[in-house]
Amino acid sequence: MSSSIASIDACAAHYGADEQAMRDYLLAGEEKALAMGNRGPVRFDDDGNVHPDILSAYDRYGFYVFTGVLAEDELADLRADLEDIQDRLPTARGAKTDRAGRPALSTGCKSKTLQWARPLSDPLGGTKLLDGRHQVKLHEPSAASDAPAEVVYVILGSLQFSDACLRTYGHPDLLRVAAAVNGDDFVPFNDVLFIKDPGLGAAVSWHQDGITHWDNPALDGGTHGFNFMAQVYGSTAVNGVWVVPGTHKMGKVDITQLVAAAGSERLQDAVPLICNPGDVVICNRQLVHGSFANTGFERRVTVNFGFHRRASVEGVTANGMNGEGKSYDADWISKRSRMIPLAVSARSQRFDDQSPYTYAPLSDTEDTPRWDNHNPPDLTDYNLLDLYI
Ligand SMILES: O=C(O)CCC(=O)C(=O)O
Repeated sequence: MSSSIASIDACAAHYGADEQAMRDYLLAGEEKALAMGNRGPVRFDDDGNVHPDILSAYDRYGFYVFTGVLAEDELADLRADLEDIQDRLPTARGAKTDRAGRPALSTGCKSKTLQWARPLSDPLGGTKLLDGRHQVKLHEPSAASDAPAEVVYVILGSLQFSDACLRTYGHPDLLRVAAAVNGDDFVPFNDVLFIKDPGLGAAVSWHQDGITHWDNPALDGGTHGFNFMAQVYGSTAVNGVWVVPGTHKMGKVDITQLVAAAGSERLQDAVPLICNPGDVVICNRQLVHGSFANTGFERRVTVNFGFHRRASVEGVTANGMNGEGKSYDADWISKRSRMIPLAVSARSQRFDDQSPYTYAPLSDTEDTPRWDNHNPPDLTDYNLLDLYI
């Protein structure tokens, strides 16, 4: 799904003297992205392994766009849940009720869930938040005078709020890709919704994810894992994530210097993730990536969920979003990993024509979690166990 010209024009118009430069950047980026050859359906070879061409393109560029992963029925489930989530959000930061006066989403949670931002702002850029990884502040266009003071742009721990997201988490083809990239004993990272409504959605400044292993002599292009980014409404040059291909293998990148070299926040060599609804990107967390404020006309919601190599996580102490500062031991990892078979079980009951994925570390024991539609488990605060590295 390319950006509409109307969106490109509307976006560029927010960049003042740089209007034409921004317009050219969006159009050229889109063209470059579509010509890269790292997109297509999830494919397997004759032995049932993820096709080596996919793995080598992912290894080279740090991302791959899997087309047509989620069918219309799954997208309809996701959209219905997203509407419900939107309806249940607190009326403002700190409010306890939603627009209908009901207890708001996440009111009872101990874990961090809702992240708020001023419309079209860049809340992290140039701050010390999240280890100061967002080194520069992106342009913050002006929002309409009737825009709300703040909007929710990220929802953490999304699987506790949406059964549809949980079922997508259990997608067999995606889990087979996770195993091919991170090994059969791959483990979860976290699960997040990124919400970029037109005229409101905040920017996420250029950054690389990962906090623990940058100085590790064994660091390689996959040490900090990857995110799947499932697109519910599509993703364009205007509202989508941009990445600088290949930077996942460059260690910690000086982004301030990249911006200085480019002469603006329009990083040279960056390309946008261009997706139709139902496409899912695998995106290396070490890639330099970010997204501009959504000044276009199309909505983006990304169902974002990540996986790690077990070896990157086990025995590691890290301060995650919940600041626990504890070591991720085998018990912690095993408890958090239970979301995988649970999601597989939930999915198999909704989409019984697909062969369910078998997660080797927790397969077929008495204790393997199973989903019960009549008595669904309480997942509140499952994300206190997220595996931040
Ligand atoms: O979806 C976005 O706009 C940002 C995504 C991102 O930064 C991430 O997944 O780390």
